[in-house]
Amino acid sequence: VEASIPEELREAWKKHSATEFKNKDEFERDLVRHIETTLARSMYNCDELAAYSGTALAFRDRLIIEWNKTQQRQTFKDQKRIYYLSLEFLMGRTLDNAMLNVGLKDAARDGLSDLGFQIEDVINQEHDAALGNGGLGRLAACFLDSMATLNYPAWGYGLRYRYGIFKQEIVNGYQVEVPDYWLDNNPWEFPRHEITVDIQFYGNVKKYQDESGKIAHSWEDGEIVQAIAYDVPIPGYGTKTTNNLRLWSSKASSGEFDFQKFNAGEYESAVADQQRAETISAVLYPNDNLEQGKELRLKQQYFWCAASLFDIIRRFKKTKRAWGEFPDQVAIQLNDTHPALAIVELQRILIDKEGLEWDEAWTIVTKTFGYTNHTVLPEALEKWSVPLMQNLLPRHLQIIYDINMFFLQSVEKRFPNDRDILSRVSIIEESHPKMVRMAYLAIIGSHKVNGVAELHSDLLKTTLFKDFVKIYGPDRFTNVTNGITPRRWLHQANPRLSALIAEKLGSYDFLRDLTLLDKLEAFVDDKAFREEWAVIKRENKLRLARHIKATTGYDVNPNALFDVQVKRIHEYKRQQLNIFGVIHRYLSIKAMSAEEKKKVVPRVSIFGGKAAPGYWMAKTIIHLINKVADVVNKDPDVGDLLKVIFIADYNVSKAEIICPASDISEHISTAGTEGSGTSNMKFVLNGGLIIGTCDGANIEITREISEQNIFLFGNLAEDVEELRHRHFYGDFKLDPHLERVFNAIKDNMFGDKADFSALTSSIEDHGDYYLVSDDFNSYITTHEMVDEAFQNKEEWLAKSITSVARMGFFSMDRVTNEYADSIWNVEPLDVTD
Ligand code: GPQ
Repeated sequence: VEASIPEELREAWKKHSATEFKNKDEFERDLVRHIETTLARSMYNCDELAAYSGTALAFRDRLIIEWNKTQQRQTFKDQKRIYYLSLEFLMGRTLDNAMLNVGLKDAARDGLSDLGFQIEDVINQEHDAALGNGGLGRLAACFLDSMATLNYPAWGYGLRYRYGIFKQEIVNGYQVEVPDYWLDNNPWEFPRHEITVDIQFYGNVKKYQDESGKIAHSWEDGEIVQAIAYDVPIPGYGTKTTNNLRLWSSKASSGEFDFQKFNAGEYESAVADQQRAETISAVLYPNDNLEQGKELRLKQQYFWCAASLFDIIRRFKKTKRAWGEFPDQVAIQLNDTHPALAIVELQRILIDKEGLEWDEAWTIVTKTFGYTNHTVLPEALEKWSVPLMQNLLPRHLQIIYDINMFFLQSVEKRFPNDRDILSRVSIIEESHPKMVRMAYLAIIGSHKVNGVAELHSDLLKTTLFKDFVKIYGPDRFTNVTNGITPRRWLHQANPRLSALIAEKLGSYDFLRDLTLLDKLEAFVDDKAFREEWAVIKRENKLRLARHIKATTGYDVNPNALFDVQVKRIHEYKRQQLNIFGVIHRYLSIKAMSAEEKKKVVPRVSIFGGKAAPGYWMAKTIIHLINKVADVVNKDPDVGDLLKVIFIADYNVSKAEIICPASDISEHISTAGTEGSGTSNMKFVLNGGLIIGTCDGANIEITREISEQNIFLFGNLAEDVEELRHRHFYGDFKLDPHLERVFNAIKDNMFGDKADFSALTSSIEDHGDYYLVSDDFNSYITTHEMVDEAFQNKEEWLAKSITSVARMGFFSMDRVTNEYADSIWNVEPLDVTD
């Protein structure tokens, strides 16, 4: 049915069209109206949560008005759109970001104050939207902010998990996972009950002859689950563009199947079916850089890919264009291989439903997709068992086999004398059971493949995807070094630093063009400016100290050097190296005379991060950190010289408090293991220095800010293989300082040594895969240089300011423009035209 209002009635609509509040008074009007009507509260029972909800609803009205206009404009202009497919969107809080992007935070502050509320307290009522694990999910969220800010017509597509990443509690030093039910009080989503897609699973494939006598396939029977759209408006900073993030929720289809059961009196079993369907979008898999091959995860992937593609195609079909124009209208970016089934699904729709020839369809498919790889870690590369896929998605498996056959035929033609290459590059791994290699499928089905930092992209080309470079040539493979949105990670997280920079540069333009920061370098020697810079860092440290006091009970000295490592807990990220370094420091202090202690630079070692619930070694590392904290923090021999803090439940909103408060942060992965890292950028942008290995984007950060301003240590990626090889053949000697640390652990200094034996023996007895011992000496001597440097306050400040001035390259806007030019071939669209 056509839902459009006839021309002659539209004047009445226009007369009453919704309007946006533009100042404090209008904000107050909208806020009070929402509290008194939408929320059914009044001035007699309005707590901070209600004030938050009312404020969020008032801003939501604004966003949705702009969202509507943007969508109408984008539809009318009918340009090519970007579709960013990601199983994770680690959004964090929305209200503060919305206020800043819309440019009405001051109006809201004053309005709330008139009505009896402090804006900070109101903002703090919001629950994080934590639909992601770590860097990969946060990158997707930074993309959304940047694409809207740069006026790209772009949609995010994801899953609306009922439970995001778990909340982490620390009980007796152990991580305990608590479900995160985040949907209560979430005003930022719009259920679109009218936008649904039926998704099929299981069943079987029938071959038949179509009217023209051609062999065709149809996928029949099985079960149907319904996908329902939930839309989240994504405002850009300082622009009217408000894009859409569409999240799919699963529900039992209301088809005949259920009715038959109801009619047969099988009420309970009908409800069980309902629940099984809802399970698909129930929970985010809490693994970072790890794939477990669970059937439910594959169901999630197909459910989301199929719903998103159906939606994209529905939109394309409305334009009545020929299929050949599809890649001129649609760019789909695959955030890792999680959405690689979208490649197969598009091919299936084109050949089975739309009747295109294989080659014609495949050309469209490969022109449409781009694939971003985020890791070289083997345990993170997705492989799906063939029998599992055969059962769940029988037609897709056939198509994968056909894609593989055509691909291998072309490889054989080009390399007739290389028999091995076929098994090496085959999408199907000939193991028991056979496995579908999703990264290979993603490469073969895309026109561009990119890594996320230079070293990472080079490693992809020379190791993991080497054969594919030989087959396709180097042009299919490219690098786009990650970035971060300066709106959230500078302006929102560190408003005072942002204001100081704006004052010096004469405007907030740097938030839209971060390269303008380079003008700050002219002020490095300005005494008053340096002093203000130092004051802001100190206040940010005090803010974190208050958070630490409130959550752990520990007092930390704000004059101490704040040394921070916050990220997912993983052996390759080497929090164990850090905590062993802390123990080394503790033992050294314990052995000092009173006179020697006077020379020690006081430190607070701050850790934060979640371990995957089934990752025992990571949980052991968390346990050790907490046990060391128990001992060190109570030791009168140490006092203020060393404190160890584990901040529980690290998430985006905590990162916003932590990043601006660091003096130094740790990015110390074994060389060659971290794709890029993005918190390294967040810390430097907030005036912290970093200690790191030559890994991921640390390398480009060094290039930009210069070697003088970063503390690098450890073995290089090119030497890692050789070292591991040597360890394997028994050539391993535990570093003597590390031996002293291990002896302390084995003396039960931090509780029962048995609790940590897996950790120490992974190094001593099992080959030290992550080179903790090899890098230990270099690590602790570099920390001595950090202490030394920190004592020279003026030089430290100069390093801090210079580094910030040189961080322009790491803006997400540079990243988005690079993808737009080299992968998507899309142009921005001014929605006010
Ligand atoms: N990353 Cl494969 C994740 O956060 N989760 C994952 O499952 C995989 C990668 C990260 C990667 O470890 C970081 O080095 C990157 O900076 C980040 O993706 C974004 O590219």
